[in-house]
Amino acid sequence: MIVRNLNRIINTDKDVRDPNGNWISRRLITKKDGMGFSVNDTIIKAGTETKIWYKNHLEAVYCVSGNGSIEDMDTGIIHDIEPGALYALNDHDRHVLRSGTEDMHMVCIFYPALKGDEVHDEDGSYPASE
Ligand code: 9YT
Repeated sequence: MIVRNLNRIINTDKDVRDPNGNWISRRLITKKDGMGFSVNDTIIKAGTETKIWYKNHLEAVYCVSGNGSIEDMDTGIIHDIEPGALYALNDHDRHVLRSGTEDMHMVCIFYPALKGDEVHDEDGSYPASE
């Protein structure tokens, strides 16, 4: 059994900051844990816009607090995100994540698992897991 607490991840190498300052992602479960998926506790900073395209991963995202929206870049459809909302990028969907007036607190599940140190490349992707 694995038991973790966010408090023990903050300020370690699993506490990853977006180079553009849009998000902070604390990697609670990573590839090394052998689960096949990973779990992040993620803060999206208020008033930010991030273009994302996870070519190499599927991701499910659950909003715990805050407000914002997600735009599907293929259809132009925009969905409001509020506490209790979950979106699943089941088709490697290109999207824009926009936060509103408050930071958004999200729980992000990635398949396959992240190693734990990834930041977005120029397309908004993480590299494929080895
Ligand atoms: C919700 C989202 O995709 N935010 C970008 C950060 C990423 N999900 C992460 O690694 O936690």
